[in-house]
Amino acid sequence: MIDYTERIPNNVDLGRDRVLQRALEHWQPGYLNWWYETGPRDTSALEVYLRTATSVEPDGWAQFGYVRMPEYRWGIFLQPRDEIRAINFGVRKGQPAWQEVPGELRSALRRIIVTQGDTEPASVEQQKMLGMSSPSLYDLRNIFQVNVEEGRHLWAMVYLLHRYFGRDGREEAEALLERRSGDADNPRILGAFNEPTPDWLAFFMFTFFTDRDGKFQLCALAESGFDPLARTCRFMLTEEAHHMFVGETGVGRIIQRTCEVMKEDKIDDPSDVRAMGVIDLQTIQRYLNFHYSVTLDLYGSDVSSNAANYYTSGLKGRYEETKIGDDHLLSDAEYPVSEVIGNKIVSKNVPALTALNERLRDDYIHEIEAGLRRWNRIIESAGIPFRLDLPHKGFHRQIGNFAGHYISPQGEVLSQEAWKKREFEWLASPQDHAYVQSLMSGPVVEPGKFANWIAPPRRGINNQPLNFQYVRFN
Ligand code: BYC
Ligand code: FE
Ligand code: FE
Repeated sequence: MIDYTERIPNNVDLGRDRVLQRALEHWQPGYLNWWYETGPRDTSALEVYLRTATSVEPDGWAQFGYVRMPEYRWGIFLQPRDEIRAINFGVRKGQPAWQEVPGELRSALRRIIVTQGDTEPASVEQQKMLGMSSPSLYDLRNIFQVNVEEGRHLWAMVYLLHRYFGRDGREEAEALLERRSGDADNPRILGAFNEPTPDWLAFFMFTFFTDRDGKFQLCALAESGFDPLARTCRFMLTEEAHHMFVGETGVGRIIQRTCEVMKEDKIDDPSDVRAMGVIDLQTIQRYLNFHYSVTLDLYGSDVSSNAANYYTSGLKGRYEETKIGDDHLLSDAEYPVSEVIGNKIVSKNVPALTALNERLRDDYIHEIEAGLRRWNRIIESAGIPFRLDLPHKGFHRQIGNFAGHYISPQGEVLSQEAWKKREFEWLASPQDHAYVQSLMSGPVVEPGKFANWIAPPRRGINNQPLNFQYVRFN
């Protein structure tokens, strides 16, 4: 069980290690300052119907109640330890999982934890304005739930830094509160986390596409031979599921509403659709192209010696490592990666060890395709002859073998000039953004009401009705 009488709720017996506890209590006010400064705007007085973890057991999520967000009980929760857990891949395969950091892996491990930790506050910063334009109380509650949990994910990584990395770890924990999404001088580490999330369509795309990178990276880290990291990530994954649910159903409800209007009014021209105050499917496709491509970049280079080293040394596994039936060493295996040669995209085999980023990206794409099929079913059942597509893997990439090339969504290799000419067929233009934002001028705060551009969800949160007071304004 989680001890909520402590200043920092935890299930790691924090009270037994006074030095660590004091260090974290010292970091805590800095964290709250960060939340007030860069967290959701003007929300400190709101009471939000949030879930709080009461234990790390599967039923431990049952606790729902009104909370003022700055009083949310952010804490440190690890999945219980499996005493006989071993390292399951790489050259140390079969040895007992580490409970302390092996000296020679210290800097690589710190780097992974810092990179993971950096994304969590970044996403909160990206979303801080969105409460001002929420389409319903239900959606407002959901974005705040996501925000407080991303805050907790930061706590999860900061605990590891403080507990296992001494002074360097404490310095990194401070720096996590200092970098800012999109800041020219001190940006967040990874590209997608410095992009703006200017409206709710972008938010839902982000939680569908980018939070799912979170899922796949956390799954790879949940395989880690460093047991405290694995146990931390396992618990984080239980929270991630809700974030992706918010994204998939959010985009799905926007599609559904657009299709209802198109069908009722028998229109399909995007400008007629916009005249009805809903988001045309073409604009949804352009948002999708953006969020998909910037998220593909988050997996790193197709061929990466970092990734090979992380795997060989037992720090970071593959998606569902222990379910894969091979040697878990990858000494002779190969894996295909793409390359641009002249004006052609070709596939070539490289040592599988060096292609682990690409492999995780492919696992991710597979899951994305399933989500896209569910969105397309909504359009199909409205009888509308339009389908959303995933652009080619090389479209709009900044990292890896496609970086520096100009690839169309159909996978043609173009000149920069030819690509630029068509950029706004494929990615949202300033006008598209302005239109979407024009729909989202103020929050809808009446219980049970939804903005015109989005359908209501099928059911409420925690079996509450749709007209439940999910957020109280005092
Ligand atoms: N942007 O060998 P390479 C989440 C850098 S999301 C900028 O290709 P590697 C969440 C790279 O750092 C999950 N830079 O890459 C979601 C390296 O830099 P140095 C986040 C990038 O190391 C929503 C250089 O390029 N977790 O949780 O194999 C809301 C060449 O490196 C990018 C993790 O990512 C980029 N996109 O793999 C809230 C897990 N990509 O050495 C939360 C931890 C690469 O030249 N991170 N670079 O300075 C990792 O495992 C790895 O760092 C990466 C990169 C997979 C990200
Ligand atoms: Fe997270
Ligand atoms: Fe998330």
